[in-house]
Amino acid sequence: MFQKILIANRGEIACRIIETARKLGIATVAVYSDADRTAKHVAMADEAVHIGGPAPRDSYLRGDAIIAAALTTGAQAIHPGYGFLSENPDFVESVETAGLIFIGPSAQAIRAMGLKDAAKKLMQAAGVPVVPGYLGENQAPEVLASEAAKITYPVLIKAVAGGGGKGMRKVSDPKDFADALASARSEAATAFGNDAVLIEKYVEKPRHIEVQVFGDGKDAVHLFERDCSLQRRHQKVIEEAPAPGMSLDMRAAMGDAAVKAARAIGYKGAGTIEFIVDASDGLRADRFWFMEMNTRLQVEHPVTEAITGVDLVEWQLRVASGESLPLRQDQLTITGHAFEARLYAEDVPAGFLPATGRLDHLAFPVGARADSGVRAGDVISPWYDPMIAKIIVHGPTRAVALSQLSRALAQTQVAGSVTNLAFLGALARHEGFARGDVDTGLIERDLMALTQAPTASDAVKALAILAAAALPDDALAGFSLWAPLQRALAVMHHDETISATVAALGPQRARVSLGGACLGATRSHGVWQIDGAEPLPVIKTASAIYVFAPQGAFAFTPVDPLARDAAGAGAGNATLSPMPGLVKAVFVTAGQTVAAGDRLAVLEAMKMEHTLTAARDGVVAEVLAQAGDQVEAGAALILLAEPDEA
Ligand code: MV4
Repeated sequence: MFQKILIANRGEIACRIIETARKLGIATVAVYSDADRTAKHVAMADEAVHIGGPAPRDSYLRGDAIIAAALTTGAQAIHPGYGFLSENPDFVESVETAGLIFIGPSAQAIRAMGLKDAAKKLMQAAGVPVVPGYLGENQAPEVLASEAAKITYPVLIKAVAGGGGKGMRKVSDPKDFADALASARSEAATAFGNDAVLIEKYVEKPRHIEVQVFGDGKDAVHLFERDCSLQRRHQKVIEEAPAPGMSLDMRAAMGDAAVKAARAIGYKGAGTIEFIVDASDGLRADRFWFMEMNTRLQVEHPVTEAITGVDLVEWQLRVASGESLPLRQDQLTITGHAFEARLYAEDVPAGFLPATGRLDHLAFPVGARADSGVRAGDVISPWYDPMIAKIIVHGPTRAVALSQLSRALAQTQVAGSVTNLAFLGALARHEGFARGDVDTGLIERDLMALTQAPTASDAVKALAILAAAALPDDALAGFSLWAPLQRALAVMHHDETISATVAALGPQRARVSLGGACLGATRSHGVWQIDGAEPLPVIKTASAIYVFAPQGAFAFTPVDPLARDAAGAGAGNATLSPMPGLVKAVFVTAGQTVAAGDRLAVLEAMKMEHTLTAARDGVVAEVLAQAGDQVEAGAALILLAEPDEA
């Protein structure tokens, strides 16, 4: 086994690999860009080497810098993770030329699967079912059109160098063929620098079912299937294993086909054979076809780990260091059912726009696996994939695992960025999904219902108001300090100002009036409950209040109570502390001239800092508090001179 490896990646997958390396007693070297100096993967690794600027081509795609880092630190092997250099055969060759081991397949195996037409021909020869179609060299439009007619419509035009749906066109009517071909070609030329296409019979109601394979260069096994049909614009959203509705004979047929595919190229390491399945008539053992092979560890590998009990990264390290396959096919079994949901920083109602931000608060559910490359306080930067975490659950049955997923998502808390958490939750509760009625069109068909921004209920608003009010929690002192008993407060939610009054009925009881509604609140152990309902987690950061409801996280901005109170004091001379707190700083001295809005002092209450501002122009007559003072609600902190004295 290796003593030290370098991980040529970042984020959750780098962290994932470091964890298994540590378990096996292997030292780790991280590499990082300028944007990742303080990233979690850097903190987790034993050593870290800076390799360049934040743009991937200036760092994580710099094979030379990464190989140099491995040689300098004495790493014996390089794990590429997924993405970046993981499927770059030239990089594999450079790694080997430098006398290092690439933890993954050979350059030759990667090249064999790199182009769709060549891969399809190879698979066909190996006895793997492929979608009927045309794979010929002759790319003349009239030849392609006549081949399409032979296949029978509808057909799909695909770029041979394609991926992610680029350069792909469905054609249902022969009269549209020429135009579709021209546009597929030009897209392929732009995206891949290769305008060659192949033509396939279009598969109706497609499901994406892939088989995990593992080879040691001599033999190969499969670790069953994953269903990744829940996609949006070719981005996987929720994956599961095993595939719902899979029969034993179809599983055996797909597993055999996948192992044949891996053996045909003498495959070494973890790989995935992606099949397209015609689900228009349920799953049938003669209705799956090879699509492509991914010659790397995939994002969704944890669902396979959950149902098989195999640590796939451990297998990668063992096989790369020269061991043969750790288990035979007959030693591999499926236990239960697993789901993985991909939690992203993205604005779903705005059309799934990637988002950025500092994660002020991050909490993952207990009882679920959360693979994440970020911690609370970390930033989702615009440079990389905005994935925050993968939430993985494993239960005895699909129904149990799905309700675990729903609960786990409801218990995941992210503050500081918008996320797709509500969308994932809506999917986990989707009836068709619960029935196992998954196909690649499910999300688009129900997009409206799935992406509706949840609206904040009065109870959620009341919790935000109570967090902003920060009623003293001290049973002995608190109540008497609360003056006045009734107080007006406001918080912002998106562009809406929510104004409310809070009446303190006792240290642990309050009434919140907002928009005509009147809600009763009781508190125990610092947690408010509205009208006896299940309490919801509330997080208060320096600039926002987050209420985590089952249907989503709601962010509110407090309207600074001191600024309001100071403004409300109008022509009054005293700036009062409207709540008990700690004076953090005083910025003025007696005799100083101030203008309306100038900062006078900072008060800390409930871990929030409030800036106290001058209500009007004037001259400071007296400073009654200094930094470090604990002050009560209503205490005068700064006095301005009478206007006519100035
Ligand atoms: C297809 C297909 C229907 N018929 N091939 C999309 C990306 C690439 N991996 C393969 N893709 C498809 N190939 C034939 N002959 C439909 C798709 C397809 C799809 C496949 C898997 C998951 C999601 C998809 C979404 C749209 C189209």
